[in-house]
Amino acid sequence: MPRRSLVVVANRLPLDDNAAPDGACEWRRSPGGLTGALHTILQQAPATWVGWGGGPGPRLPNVGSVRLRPVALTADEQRGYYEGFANSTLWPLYHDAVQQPVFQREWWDTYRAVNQRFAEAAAEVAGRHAAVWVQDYHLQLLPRMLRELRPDLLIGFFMHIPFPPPELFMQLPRRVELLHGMLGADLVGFQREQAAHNLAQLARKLLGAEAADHAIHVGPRTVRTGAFPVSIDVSEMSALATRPDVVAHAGQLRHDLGESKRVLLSVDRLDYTKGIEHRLTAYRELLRDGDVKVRDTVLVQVAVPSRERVESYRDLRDRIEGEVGRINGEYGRVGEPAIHYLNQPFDRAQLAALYRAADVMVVTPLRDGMNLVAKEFVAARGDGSGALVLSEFAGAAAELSTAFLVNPHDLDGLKQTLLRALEADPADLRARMGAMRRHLAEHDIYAWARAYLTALDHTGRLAQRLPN
Ligand code: GDG
Repeated sequence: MPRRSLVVVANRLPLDDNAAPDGACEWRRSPGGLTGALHTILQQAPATWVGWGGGPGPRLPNVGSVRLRPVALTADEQRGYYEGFANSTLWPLYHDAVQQPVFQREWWDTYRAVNQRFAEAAAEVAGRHAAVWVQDYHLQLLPRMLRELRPDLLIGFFMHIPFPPPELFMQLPRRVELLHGMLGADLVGFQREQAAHNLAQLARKLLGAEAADHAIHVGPRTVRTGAFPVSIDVSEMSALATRPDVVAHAGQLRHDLGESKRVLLSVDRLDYTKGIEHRLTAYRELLRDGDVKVRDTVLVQVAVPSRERVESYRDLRDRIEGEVGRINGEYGRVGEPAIHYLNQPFDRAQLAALYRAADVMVVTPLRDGMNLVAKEFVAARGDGSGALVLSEFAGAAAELSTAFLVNPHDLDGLKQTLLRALEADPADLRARMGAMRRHLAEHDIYAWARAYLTALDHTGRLAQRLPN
């Protein structure tokens, strides 16, 4: 990895909201992939992390070797920037508009002002010629703002969520500014190649730029783009899943769920992109048609609370809970619900025990940048058993091609795939799981960070050879 000092800029600092009264802090594993993905890497080298601390003001200590630079946000800014433009405009639009995006003009001003504040914070902490790695759709304007403040920096941008095709992106009222914002970076990284292709098309169409899939020319600069599929700390999850207390907990879960039952498991943030409603409909129909029976099969749905201040998320929760209630009411028996629904956060060890206890992991988002849960399940299955049902619309499908791939919009296909996974031959399952585990062993979180940071460093060295 490059030797430049590194600054990460992300919406959130990687800290637990509930730092102990004595100031002691633990790394936070928030129910969101980004923090989990990056925390491991930064512990390996001195680095600074710029982000929102969760509250209204600066208050946080450093953690280990990582310096923290909190950015304060008022309640109004949280509404306009985070709940508004980031999560009610960009998030739904970038996920195929599976939920109608909301365009509110006043959110834009807040989004831009907050991006500017993050840019100023990054400019202040970054050493000369440092690499600054900006994360995700919350901060899409920041690369250009930072370049204006600090032209000496090497600036990377990584989009964790999908980047949409022109037909969708063109809906954005401030599309040109957003595009210019991202293209302030030296390297724009995505989960999948398709996203780099979409960006090149947009740069041609909206900016008249000369653009290929991996290089976009903006004035005198060349912006590199590419796919860098994010991953997990594979050895950490493998080790966790074999820890004696986790093995014992998994055994207890199997016992509590019914020793002879086949266990389907889903773990998602409670988000409309994750396809929870489609999955519940498919499961209800399987029960209705007698293809699965409550006495021998059970579904465990973990739906971690998420973005509860956004109305569409509260509505979704009501709908899901209504549907789970209906399914259990109609098909459950005393002491034997059809679905165990858990709307609460779990710690890593509990998640690992759930992954171990499941027969079929059901990951069926309607659209997902990557989906780390799918990878965690594979990493937790050291004995090669278990089936993964995986949506074609998750970035992970491009890598985990021996999963039971499915189009979650096709309910009949989803039902058939669930049945195929439930009834698969153990040797077939081992072969599929073995291939996925071999892929992950080579493509873990360290490989991801190395690939991205090496590519970023390379763009810096290329730029230095160019005449002014
Ligand atoms: C975004 C993109 C992309 C879940 N419940 C709990 C918990 N989790 C952890 C999982 C996993 C992570 O959260 C979820 O990551 P995902 O990738 O599944 O989904 P998003 O939150 O939507 O993440 C996504 C990711 O960024 C990274 O680039 O893959 O496509 O949407 O690690 O294990 N962690 C804890 N308690 C829980 O209850 N501690």
